[in-house]
Amino acid sequence: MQRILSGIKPSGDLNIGGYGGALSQFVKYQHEYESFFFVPDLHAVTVYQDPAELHQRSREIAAYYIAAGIDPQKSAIFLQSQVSAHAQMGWLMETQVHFGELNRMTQFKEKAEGKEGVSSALFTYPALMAADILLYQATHVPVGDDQKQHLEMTRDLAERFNSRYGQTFTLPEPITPEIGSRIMSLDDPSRKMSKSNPNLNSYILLQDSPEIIRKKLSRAVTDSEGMVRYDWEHKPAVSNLIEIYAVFTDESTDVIEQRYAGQGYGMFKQELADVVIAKLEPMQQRFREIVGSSELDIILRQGAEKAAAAANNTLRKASEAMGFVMFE
Ligand code: ATP
Ligand code: LTN
Repeated sequence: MQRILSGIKPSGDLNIGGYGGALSQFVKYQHEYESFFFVPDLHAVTVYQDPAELHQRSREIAAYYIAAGIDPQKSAIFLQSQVSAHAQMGWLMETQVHFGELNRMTQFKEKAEGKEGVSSALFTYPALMAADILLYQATHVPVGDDQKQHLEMTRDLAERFNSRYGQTFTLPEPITPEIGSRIMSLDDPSRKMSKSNPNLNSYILLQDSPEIIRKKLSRAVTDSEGMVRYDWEHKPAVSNLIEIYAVFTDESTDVIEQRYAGQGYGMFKQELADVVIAKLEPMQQRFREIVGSSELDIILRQGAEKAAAAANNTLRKASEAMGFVMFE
């Protein structure tokens, strides 16, 4: 059976970009693949995280996985730091990756730009990400557009390792949704929707209340044409809103365009808020039930056990292949 592995960092509040590019995809794919969904807390600390916040957010991301509809009976849900094979395999991957390759990663450049005291872990981050994926012999990795470069590097490292030490790792492929892999800011359709944007109205958080969602969408930039048309080249702001609509209803952009043909933006934005709220409200309710519960602890413990069994198996194979002395 084919396998997927993916995760969302607990480094900030989850917005609907992460929902479109990642979380909604996880929920879809869990039925087709054997799935591992983890919380990359070791990745989060590549930039400073307040310990209490990291703790809380890690639980929150896991709770969102469940609230969005991932079935913990079928898929392993776990915290990266609970499975020590990640850090160990991360080191092995650091020995394979070239300095120059890491230096070309755009995410590093963006996150390090203008900052002082950038950690070396932020630089070697992609080696740990490769480890995450290769440990599970994942065939597919559902991610947003911005992660494709990391996936290419993961494939390169797997190939390099396999050719040096013998067949050890499966080469993974990214899966990015056609719609929703790159949801843009509500205030500027040339920028990715991101929690790092200082304009709070530029993104919708999964935890936003209906009133806030309505307010943010009513303020979202559009254009002066007044027609709901899907045309990224000429109408990026409106096309972005149509994509958000599509992510939250699973309808095609054509169907949405036809529904609002001849109408202005007012009605469209109101109904867009309705569909977003209709999806998020029940999710928020389930989230509140689970986030502080012992049920979540049990799910995470069992998930880590299942994950460790798979991960340790691959770690052992890779360690033997590299020539480390292994005892039974
Ligand atoms: P940010 O840049 O907002 O701080 P991030 O992309 O660095 O977030 P995560 O929150 O871990 O980090 O992202 C989780 C997943 O969501 C990744 O697969 C990422 O590609 C996807 N994702 C993040 N933002 C968007 C977006 N605006 N549109 C589509 N997918 C996104
Ligand atoms: N780099 C990703 C988070 C991440 C991940 C992974 C995603 C870490 N390890 C393995 C998929 C598979 C991000 O910044 N969103």
